[in-house]
Amino acid sequence: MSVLTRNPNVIKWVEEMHALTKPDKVVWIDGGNAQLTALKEEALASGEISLLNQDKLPGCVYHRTAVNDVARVEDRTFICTNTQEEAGPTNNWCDPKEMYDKLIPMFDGVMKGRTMYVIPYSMGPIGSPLAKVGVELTDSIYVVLNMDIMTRIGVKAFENLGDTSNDFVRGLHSKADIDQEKRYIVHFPQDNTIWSINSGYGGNVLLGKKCFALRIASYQGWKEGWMAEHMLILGIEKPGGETVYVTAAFPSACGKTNLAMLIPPEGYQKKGYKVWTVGDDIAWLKKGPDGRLYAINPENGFFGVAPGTNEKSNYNALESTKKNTIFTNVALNNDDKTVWWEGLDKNPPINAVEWKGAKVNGPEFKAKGENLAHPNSRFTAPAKNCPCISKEFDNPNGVPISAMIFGGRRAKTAPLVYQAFDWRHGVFVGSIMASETTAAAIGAVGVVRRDPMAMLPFCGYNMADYWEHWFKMGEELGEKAPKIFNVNWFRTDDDGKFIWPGYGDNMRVLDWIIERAVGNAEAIETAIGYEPKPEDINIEGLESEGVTVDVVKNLLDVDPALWKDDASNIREFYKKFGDKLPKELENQLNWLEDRL
Ligand code: GTP
Ligand code: SPV
Ligand code: MN
Repeated sequence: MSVLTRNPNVIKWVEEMHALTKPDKVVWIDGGNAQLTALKEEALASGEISLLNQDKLPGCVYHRTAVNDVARVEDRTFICTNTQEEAGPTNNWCDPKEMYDKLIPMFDGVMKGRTMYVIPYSMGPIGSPLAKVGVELTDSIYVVLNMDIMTRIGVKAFENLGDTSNDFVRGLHSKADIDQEKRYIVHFPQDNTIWSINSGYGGNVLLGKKCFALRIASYQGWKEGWMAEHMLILGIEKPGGETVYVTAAFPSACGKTNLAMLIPPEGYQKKGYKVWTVGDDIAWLKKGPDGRLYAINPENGFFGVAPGTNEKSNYNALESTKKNTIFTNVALNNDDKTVWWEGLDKNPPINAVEWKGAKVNGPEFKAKGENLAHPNSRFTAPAKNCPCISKEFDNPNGVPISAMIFGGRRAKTAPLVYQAFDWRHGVFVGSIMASETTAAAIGAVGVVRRDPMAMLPFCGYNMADYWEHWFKMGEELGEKAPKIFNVNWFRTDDDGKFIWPGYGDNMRVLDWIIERAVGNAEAIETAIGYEPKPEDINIEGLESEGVTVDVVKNLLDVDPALWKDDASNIREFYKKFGDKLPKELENQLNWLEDRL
């Protein structure tokens, strides 16, 4: 196999990593069907993946990771900048030299007896001025097959890089022994380098995703004047054909994929509203020639949470998984080799294989309170499978953004929706985001933590500098900056039940947001920002679910006592940043407290 590129920077680096990891064989991934099909066959033969029912799920395969390796590992994820101050108080930091000295012996000879796959890939449409190239070296075919879905791989990525450029992200991954004590997910932003060892799971190993497209890219965006954000991108087509694009940042497993693919309620459909998906997890944003902010989705597929996905909650996501999809850590129906997860339907398979690999009777197993699928089990599905994929999906220039939305899981404090007074206040609103933790990362679930802009685990530099960068972007965009909003679908009643129906009905909130963004909707000024009048949220058709104007009023309620508590918690959080905290944020916090 030829090396697929003449670029000496790539060749030299691959040779160095080859000498370090000492694989038996090196295979360059060209992106063609013949090679990928052969690799899939090889992984099927070795048992790394297994074939699902090819009549019901053509092209689909199934994979289980090690039991200790089912989510991102935030405590083992490092940002190795030259100084600790550059990484900031919210990242694990280590001196780059010290980290290389620790990891080099671990990588030394780690691929002996294995094959090293060289995966060239583009984040963003090939040829887009916003796209960037990465190369991932891995000893896992599962990673190759996932990267093929999630990114644009192969020779075309090298063509985009050109023969001389040195602007590519160097990713090195080895499963090693999947030893959780020796698991490291390490970023060297100043070297454009990512090293990942001892994991085979998702965000730890698909290095184009969180590692590059957020941690490294956020650092690059800071240096180069653009933004990498943990945001979905969606287009709302209004009756008459105008499409308004919005982005939304929610923490992991807090509803990005669902919002990105929502199906509007019947009343909206009848009027002619349609929703188009541009991205479900990550947005790269840059000022365009007309002065507006444009977004591309750097990814090419969805790595979505399986549990909870069903015909009703997310029809489009489910449809996306019907062909050429990889399922990871879901349950298997052993009778017909189909897949199952909690929330898919009410019929857990009787002849089931649970996510750890044990054959069980599904209904009996569930009666014991066990999960058949892991709560963070996932599907890897090609974006082009999605029935509502936007026609702008491959547009190299991206789509112009009218509104940016922040949101999280808050049982009480945050109202259903509010708008920031202006961009600077909007940066404050993003910086004070908090959310209950989920199964997307190893650790306790349901604990409220501050998660600014949903970037806490993904910002590749000091968050104080990141906030400064947001302020600077706002200044550059001026009047043309998107309007900023905050939403919360997760308020609960005294029994702990969600009050707002969510999912497709979130369209009712988006409706107010997009009208407000262009100055068509009214608002009430509150202590925390602009809110809709309760009767301005369209609840037509929700009566049967018990949603009345009074319920909306309750959802929009701002409890000063809760907010005062929150403000003191924010003050504590801000203290971590010492002198680096932008003065503007401190002012904003003082003003909030005054207004409360
Ligand atoms: P990552 O892929 O980890 O970044 O997650 P995500 O932000 O894309 O979250 P996703 O859309 O996959 O949703 C995660 C969980 O939240 C699923 O169990 C959904 O069923 C649930 N969820 C999504 N939207 C809503 C909503 O509007 N209301 C409620 N109650 N739950 C929701
Ligand atoms: C997330 O956790 O935000 C994900 C899944 O999108 S992972 O790719 O594992 O990061
Ligand atoms: Mn995500």
